[in-house]
Amino acid sequence: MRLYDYWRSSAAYRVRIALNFKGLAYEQVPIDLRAAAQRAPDFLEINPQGLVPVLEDEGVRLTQSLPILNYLEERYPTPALLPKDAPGRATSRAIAVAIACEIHPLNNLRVLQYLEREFGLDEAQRLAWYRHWMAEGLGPIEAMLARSAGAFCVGDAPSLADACLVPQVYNARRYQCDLEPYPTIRRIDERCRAIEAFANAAPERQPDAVT
Ligand SMILES: N[C@@H](CCC(=O)N[C@@H](CS)C(=O)NCC(=O)O)C(=O)O
Repeated sequence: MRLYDYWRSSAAYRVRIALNFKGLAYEQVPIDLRAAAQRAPDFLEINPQGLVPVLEDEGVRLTQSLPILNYLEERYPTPALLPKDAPGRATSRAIAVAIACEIHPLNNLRVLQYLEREFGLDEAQRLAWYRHWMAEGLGPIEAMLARSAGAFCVGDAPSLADACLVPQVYNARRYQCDLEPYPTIRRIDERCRAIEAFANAAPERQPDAVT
């Protein structure tokens, strides 16, 4: 397997967690987002969207982290990253979507760059934007978790929801968002990060990490 990756990409971080959790070996191909490598013609050949992650497996090229997570779950079902019961699976996917489709796109690199380039927002204004959408997203997720969580986001086993939550909390910390109002999120994040599969997927452990 080959993962087109970037150490600080939270979408790629989700996929790294799932690959590690399932014990799947993969080669990492770093795409330097800060150097705009995602918009270079050779990478656009690989993903016309100009986004990481991209996963290649058995001659198939896959884009978009949530479909990639679902592919991994279907193709390599053990150990499972979804609950056994249908309502539990739907709940895990709902939390994953709330993160990946509601919070993340608003705070993506190209959005922040556009706010700066087209509207002249300075760093403080971009940070205010970032923190606003983070709080708008994490507040309801904290409430969702009050209904679904055990040790992890849904019950007592890690699932796709946790694979999405941990990278989002990483982003929140990176931009000094206030996590005080979210005790359940903080508890689950800490518990997940103690698991080797999650720990080894962390940005600072990636080969292209700049520290
Ligand atoms: N919906 C996509 C989002 C992918 C995405 O936005 N990736 C970011 C890194 S986290 C990226 O490649 N950004 C490049 C850019 O904004 O130019 C997914 O879940 O895979």
